[in-house]
Amino acid sequence: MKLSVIIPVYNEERTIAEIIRRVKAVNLKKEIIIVEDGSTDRTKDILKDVLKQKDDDNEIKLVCRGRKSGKGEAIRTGLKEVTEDIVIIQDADLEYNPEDYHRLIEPIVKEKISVVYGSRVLGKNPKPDSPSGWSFYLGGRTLSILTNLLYRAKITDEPTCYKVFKTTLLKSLNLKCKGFEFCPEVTAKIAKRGIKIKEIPINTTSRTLKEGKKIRLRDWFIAVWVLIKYRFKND
Ligand SMILES: Nc1nc2c(ncn2[C@@H]2O[C@H](COP(=O)(O)OP(=O)(O)OP(=O)(O)O)[C@@H](O)[C@H]2O)c(=O)[nH]1
Ligand SMILES: [Mg+2]
Repeated sequence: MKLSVIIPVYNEERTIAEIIRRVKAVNLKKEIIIVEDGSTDRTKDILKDVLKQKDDDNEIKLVCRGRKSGKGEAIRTGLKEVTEDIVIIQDADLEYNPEDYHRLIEPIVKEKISVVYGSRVLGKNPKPDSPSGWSFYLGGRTLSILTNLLYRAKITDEPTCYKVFKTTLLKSLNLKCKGFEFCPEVTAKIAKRGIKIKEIPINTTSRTLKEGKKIRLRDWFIAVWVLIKYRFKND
């Protein structure tokens, strides 16, 4: 079975080549869809070089959109290019480990599961070691609690990047997101349909704002609002 990997990327010159190398190195046939948004650093040049490399196991598609429009819009653009049965979201930093793909897709391939999330809470991750690290950690925990209260979803890590879907399901959600509210929108719509989200433990290496992290406090408020909105709104 082949996997589609969507990589939204904006200004990630420090990590983009390495994450693509790590994604390619996973022993699975893959379609890799990179959606770049008018980066102002060297990201685009690096991507053009990556595309020149020959590779029999990975088909790479690059979409350059010219202007920054948000992670959510980038994923929706990438989704239009997806042709395989299973799709995973991969950030262009080095926080998540593509070696987890095998474990993450297994429930979809072998069980009757349509959605798998990689949970940092269930993994063996050290507790944060800085105030901003704690704020991201607590931000994630509170969003997970709110998801469970509103939707009875029973998940531990709602905002994880590692979300894997049957492509038909993700395409059916009629997503509207522009930015980081991709996560709460998909979680809300899936949970509202009563679809089980299976979690698999993952280990990550978190990066700081200084190292290029782009999510901000306002995105937490937007996520809270989106979770509440879709609880009461149809679609
Ligand atoms: N194409 C595109 N990618 C973006 C945009 N904003 C962020 N990204 C990418 O989205 C990914 C996630 O951004 P991060 O800054 O790592 O955010 P995070 O805190 O890890 O957030 P999560 O998405 O919750 O994992 C990275 O690959 C970014 O380059 C955007 O406007 N356009
Ligand atoms: Mg990240």
